[in-house]
Amino acid sequence: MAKENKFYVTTPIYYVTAKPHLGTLYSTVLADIAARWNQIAGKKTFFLTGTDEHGQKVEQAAIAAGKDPKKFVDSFIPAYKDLWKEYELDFNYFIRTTDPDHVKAVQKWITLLIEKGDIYKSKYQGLYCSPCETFVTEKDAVVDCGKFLCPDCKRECTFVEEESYFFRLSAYQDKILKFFEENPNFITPKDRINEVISFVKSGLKDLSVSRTTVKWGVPFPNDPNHVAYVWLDALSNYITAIGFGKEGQEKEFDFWWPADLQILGKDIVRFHAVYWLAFLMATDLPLPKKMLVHGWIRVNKQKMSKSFGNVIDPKDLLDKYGAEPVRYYLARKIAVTQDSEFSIEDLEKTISADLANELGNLLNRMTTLAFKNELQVVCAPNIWSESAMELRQECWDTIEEVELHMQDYMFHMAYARLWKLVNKANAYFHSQEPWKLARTEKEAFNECISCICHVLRAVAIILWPVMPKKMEQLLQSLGIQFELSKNLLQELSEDVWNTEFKLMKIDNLFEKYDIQEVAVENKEILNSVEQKIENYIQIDDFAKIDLLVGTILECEIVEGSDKLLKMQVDFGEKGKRQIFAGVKKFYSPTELIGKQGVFVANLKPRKIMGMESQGMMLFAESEDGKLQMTTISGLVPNGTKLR
Ligand code: ME8
Repeated sequence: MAKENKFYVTTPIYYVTAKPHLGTLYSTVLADIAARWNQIAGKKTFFLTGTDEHGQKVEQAAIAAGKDPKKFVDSFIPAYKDLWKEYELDFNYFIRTTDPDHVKAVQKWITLLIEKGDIYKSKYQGLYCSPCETFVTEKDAVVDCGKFLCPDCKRECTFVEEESYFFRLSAYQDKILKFFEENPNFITPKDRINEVISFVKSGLKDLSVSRTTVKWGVPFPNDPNHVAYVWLDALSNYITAIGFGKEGQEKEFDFWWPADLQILGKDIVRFHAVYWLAFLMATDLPLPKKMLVHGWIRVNKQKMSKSFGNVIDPKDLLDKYGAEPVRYYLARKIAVTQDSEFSIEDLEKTISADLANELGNLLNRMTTLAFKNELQVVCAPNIWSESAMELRQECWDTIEEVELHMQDYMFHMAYARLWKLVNKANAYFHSQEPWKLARTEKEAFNECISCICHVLRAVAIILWPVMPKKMEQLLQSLGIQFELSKNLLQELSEDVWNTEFKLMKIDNLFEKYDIQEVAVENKEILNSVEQKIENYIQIDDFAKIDLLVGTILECEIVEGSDKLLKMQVDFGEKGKRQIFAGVKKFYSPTELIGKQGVFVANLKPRKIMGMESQGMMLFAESEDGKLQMTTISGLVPNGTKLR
């Protein structure tokens, strides 16, 4: 197979001082999606992940746990491997830096660096941050009450004085700068490259690459009193995993290296974009093609981490929501290159709205209607009507645009674009009223069903990298067996919409959740109301809700939001309130000003984009997906309570 038809993707290897968390899951899910995306583009892929098991941080954690370091690290491995499998992370190799094969290969690599003359022995005297496993200069450290704190994690550094081998990093300063100049798109997002450039320009000092006061590591070749600095050991995993330094694996190594994509969080950019590149340059190895640096997942507005006590256990999410809906949420709702807030409410809303209501429901309604009307084999019409052709064009445009976003690894944008198609397909289905056509116009009915089948097939293939099993089921319900051997994306983009589908009924693909916290986006509120309708309430429960009539005095668009309108509402003697509604798509401010509507007035106030929303306006969703405001048929005084 030609080299351009391969795709090698890596994740950071995670420290095994604790179980995996949502942040490490996120990096690994992105890598899995990237690998699968390339598979549907007909490429041969290699997806590498694993664990970083040596170094002072792990040594200290093992001592604190009263365990031998190897037994300590071993104890975490099943948690990683099992969870990754449960999340359908289809890695080709899980490397552990304690693997004897890796250890030998690292020693070979260090020998090569020594032979090239880039390693020399000297003495290190300075600060070390063990949680970050990094040397800190006094100039960079934060001084607090006479203590030196790490500039990144703000924990106390220790003073280290020991004999050490050094890598001539300073010799690579100009070469690295030249490389960035020639490859300005090497790092996504671009602003990260500027940070790295200014770090390199500030002057690279030679890097200490061995420790004598740490025992838990790879012994230096011919000098076992020294163990390799953990980052030297860890970074090399990207090459040792695919055969570097292993006899008989040269061909395999040459085939896979360089990596096509290295995924990492923004905390470890310097290690990858400076040290790693310099090590590779020193050993005359080609440099990776791309680094994707993603932002933090934050919980309660802070980076999710053990020290803030806001860690989300991916196992809990798996048990409650299933792997694939969580994968979808991570891909769609976490903006790759930014920090993003994670919340259970948003997760539930996304699963309920996007997956259950919009995608699952479309499939259900279409198949139910087809079966009810004895349409099991759906042939494509010879000539498509205008509305179907519009949707077909939208489908083709979607494929093209999604591919462009995926080339840039902007997963969230790709899947947001795909959702526009899902929404349009829903709108088309409602507007065609196929339940009526089934009685009167069989051909038009058949066309509508066929049109939806074609769209759903495209959606399922594009979504396969995110939700492989669910999408294979979806395809099965259209009578299609998912096969990876071909370039499915090319086939999709060349598809002229002439497929015959053999429909099969399947169980609901997605569940809806009873959303606890009522949010401002009325569409979601309505979804949750819809779900609750079967659960009867007592009249006293109803009386608790203050449903008031109010007149909208002012209404304006909220800067920076694509959904929100901000209203000032008059409730007569009960005063005026500021209320937000997520209906910008459906109403312009002037359409609402002066209208009397119905509001929930005793809803706990919520902060929305830094401003308080003091109630909620009620809307109802029409067949075409539009939110229609609720009004009173005759004029009543503002502040009147509904009963
Ligand atoms: O740094 N949001 O390992 P590590 C998003 N062993 N991603 C997060 C995250 C969060 N809140 N928290 C962690 C190491 N991550 C080294 C790497 S590679 C040769 C050696 C992810 O266990 C993100 O990818 O601290 C980050 O870079 C990585 O976990 C750090 O994992």
